[in-house]
Amino acid sequence: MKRFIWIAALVAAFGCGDTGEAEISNSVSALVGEPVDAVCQDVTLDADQSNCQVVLMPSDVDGGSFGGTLTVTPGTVEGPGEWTVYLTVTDEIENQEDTCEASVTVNDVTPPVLTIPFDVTLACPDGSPPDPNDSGFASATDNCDDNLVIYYTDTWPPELIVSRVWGATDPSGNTTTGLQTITCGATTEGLSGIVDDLLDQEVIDSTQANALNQKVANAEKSASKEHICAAVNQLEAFINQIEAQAGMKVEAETAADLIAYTMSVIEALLNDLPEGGSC
Ligand SMILES: [Ca+2]
Repeated sequence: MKRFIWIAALVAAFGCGDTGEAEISNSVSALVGEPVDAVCQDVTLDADQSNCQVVLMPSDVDGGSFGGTLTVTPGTVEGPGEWTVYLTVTDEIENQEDTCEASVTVNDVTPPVLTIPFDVTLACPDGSPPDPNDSGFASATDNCDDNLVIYYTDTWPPELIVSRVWGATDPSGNTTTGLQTITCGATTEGLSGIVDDLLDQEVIDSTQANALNQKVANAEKSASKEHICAAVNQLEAFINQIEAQAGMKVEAETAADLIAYTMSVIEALLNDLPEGGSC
């Protein structure tokens, strides 16, 4: 509208037949003397993927301002949400300015960076996927907020391999996932764990548990000295004790599971024998 008035004034000036120079000069003065006009527009922008900031350009919130130099303050906003910023039009020559207010909506569209624990092989003594205290926790960071939800879901049996999918979700709902593979190997440590569990569940009494754990401890000691065959013998004694109580003090099914696990431990020990070696 202001441009229209200025042009109309020019046409009127020439139309009057006065000298062009004088009329144009007046018209320019009228243009320079016009008030500046700040016109804002609201905008939605994505946060930076590393520091969650948005660096604003005046053009981001300019809805058609007129008459001078544009600046926006603050020039940077940080974090998801709605921010109020101010666009100022400055005419330094005329020493005038105008300011308007714009809303900047910042969205976090960057998912967390997830660090998955190493793949591990360890005992799964109680017949369920291992606790992360034993197999490792995932960690995650985010560009905007470290208040993250970190979780996992397990898929396991029929194989004794746990596929643990870790996930991290930021407050804006962006999610990253990653896979950890946990192999449930049969170990003497796992065997002790099973005995302790059976004791806790009162399937066996403390006398039985002590006798079984002593055999496991002996096997561990022998294995640590690379006396593999001695370790195997001690575990076979362990099996004999279980077999003697199977169906009586130890339920037959529990005994069978325990014996199968012990056989797996023996198999793993025999794999440590030098090539061609046997017991
Ligand atoms: Ca994020």
